[in-house]
Amino acid sequence: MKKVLKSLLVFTLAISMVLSLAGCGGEKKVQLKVYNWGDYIDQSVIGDFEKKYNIDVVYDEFATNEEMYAKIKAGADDYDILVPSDYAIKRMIDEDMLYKLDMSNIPNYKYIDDRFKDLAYDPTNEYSVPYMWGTVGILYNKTMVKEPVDSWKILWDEKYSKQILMLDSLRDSIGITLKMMGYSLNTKDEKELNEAKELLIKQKPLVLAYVGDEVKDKMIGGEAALAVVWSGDAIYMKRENPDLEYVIPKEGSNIWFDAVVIPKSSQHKKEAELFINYLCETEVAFKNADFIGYATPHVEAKKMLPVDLTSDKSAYPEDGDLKNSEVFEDLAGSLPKYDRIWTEVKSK
Ligand code: N2P
Repeated sequence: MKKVLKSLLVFTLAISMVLSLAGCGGEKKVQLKVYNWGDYIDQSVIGDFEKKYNIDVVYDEFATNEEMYAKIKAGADDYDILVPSDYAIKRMIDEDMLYKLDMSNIPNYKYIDDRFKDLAYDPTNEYSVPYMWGTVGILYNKTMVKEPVDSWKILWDEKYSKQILMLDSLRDSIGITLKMMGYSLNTKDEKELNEAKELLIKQKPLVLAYVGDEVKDKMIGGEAALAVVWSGDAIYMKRENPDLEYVIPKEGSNIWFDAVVIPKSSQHKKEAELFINYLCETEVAFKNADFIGYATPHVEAKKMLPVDLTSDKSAYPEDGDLKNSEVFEDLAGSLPKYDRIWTEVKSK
């Protein structure tokens, strides 16, 4: 019995020595927390990154800039990587929520087209690296809509009652309503904003649903005739259902830039920069742009894409298609007004 106890003790000691050696010898794997838009990456590149650098990636998704911002501001999670749009980046810079990037760790930044540098949201390119860009427009089903689609006004046509999908995103939905009336989608004017609110309330009975990424299944499945969508998602849906077409209405739209940033909650700035640099590797940038359909700002990756994608003006509009379009600005003090409008519209 004694002998058994003794050998048990020796065995336990041996095991705990092995465990503690493993603990101090092998470095603990870094866990990189990435927070990106839904359906906005080719997941295989995440697995490849984990293998290549022996880093674990925890990957979460958001549906709007507002959702992402609220979560970061609340300090709920220590994310290392975010992919906000222009105006949200500007706000986070102003509120000191982002790290400056050490560009010597991101040499692949050289592949980013100059037209996506020095933009107003990050004029010195110190905080963000462009990921994708695009527009907001109308996706319609040619078998259900027989007339030409060139104006936001069609989304208020009673003929299409309960066949219209709107984006569940306050800047986009209020923004296109303002554009329809010929106003700026960054207006702070009380009267213009009230008009937009009344119009959105009036439109509500015609709206089948306010949606996010579900728009894709619904439009591919022919459940609605018209939807407000982002350009890259339009590409994806057109590939799946050739009856679908995308237009940027003549009144103009929103042109947006989504870029990668490191929030100050990050515990792993070096690895986060490694991840950004990895996203800018030509092969990786190509895979992402090819898979999701959004337009890449990466010069070399764009060259590798199929011509039918890069020549499709839905994804890569020409300057002429964008002449009345604007970039969202951070609304600062006027944001609560927009918030109230959207809450009122949604609760009617
Ligand atoms: C992808 C979301 C696209 C981002 N589902 C629009 N800025």
